[in-house]
Amino acid sequence: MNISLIGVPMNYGCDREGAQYGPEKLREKKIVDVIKKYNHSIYDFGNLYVPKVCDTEKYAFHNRMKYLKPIVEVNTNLAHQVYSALAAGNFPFVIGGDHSLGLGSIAGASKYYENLAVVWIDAHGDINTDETSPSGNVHGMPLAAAMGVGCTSLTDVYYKGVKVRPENVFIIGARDLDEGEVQLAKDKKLNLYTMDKVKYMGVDGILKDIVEKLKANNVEAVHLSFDMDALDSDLVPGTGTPVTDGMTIDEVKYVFKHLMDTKLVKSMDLVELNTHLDKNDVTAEVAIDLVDWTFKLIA
Ligand code: 4U7
Ligand code: MN
Ligand code: MN
Ligand code: MN
Repeated sequence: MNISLIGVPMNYGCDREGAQYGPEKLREKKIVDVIKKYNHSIYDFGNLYVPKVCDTEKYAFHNRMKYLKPIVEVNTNLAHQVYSALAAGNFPFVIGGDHSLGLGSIAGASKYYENLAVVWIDAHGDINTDETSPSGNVHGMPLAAAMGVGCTSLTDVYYKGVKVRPENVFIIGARDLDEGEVQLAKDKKLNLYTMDKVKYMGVDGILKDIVEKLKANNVEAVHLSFDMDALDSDLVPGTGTPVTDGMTIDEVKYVFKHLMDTKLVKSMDLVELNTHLDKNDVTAEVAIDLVDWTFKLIA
């Protein structure tokens, strides 16, 4: 497989120091060599340009969304990078950076594929809007925007309109949802596999369900978006919004394996590694181990 590695050194979406150094840390940990081990050709496109904006200007572009302008700019460029990679027959692998980059990666993938599904593995839903968000942090909004919900400045990134239909959205591992998010998930009938659900159905149970639905919906491609905070907070000190009672590394690996087995996963994000919060690089090492596992699975 030809892999396009795209770094997004951005922390405007989480408004927290340290998330912007994820791509640098993963390269220092030899992410390129790890992927190469499995005979992939990897093209490292480097990091996207992230414009500098002072924190005194965080609300200069919108009164409820922080750093809106640079977030939209970076994501527009990311979307075109992802689209171009897919058009060239490559697998775009996007490393963050905060999860606001999901706006761009989904927009790019959905421009290329008619009937895209998104599997979002995360402690959070990331389906807030500027009106429901308790924080104003855009990393809690990208999945709503991708479904066409929220402010047009986010829903219309790269091209106008809906990027993924709600029936094609699968959220795994959620255990910290805000009120507005719970409501939206109900209204849109999202495929929401909360941590409780993962516990009583088992990872194999939810995977069976997801694979069945992907088939029934005639899904053409899956974009896999993995937030490090899906893992239990004890395992990942180096992430900005850790939550207890999360997934184990083996559970995540199992999910990855069965998703890759469908051959439908055509693009992926790995986000929310925060190097400032990390302890002795344990979170970076976990990320690298998951990258290793992922690219061993991709033929
Ligand atoms: B992440 C939160 F309020 N829901 O909107 C919000 F709890 O990309 C957190 O999943 C969002 O890490 C977390 O600010 C976004 C909060
Ligand atoms: Mn997230
Ligand atoms: Mn999260
Ligand atoms: Mn987070």
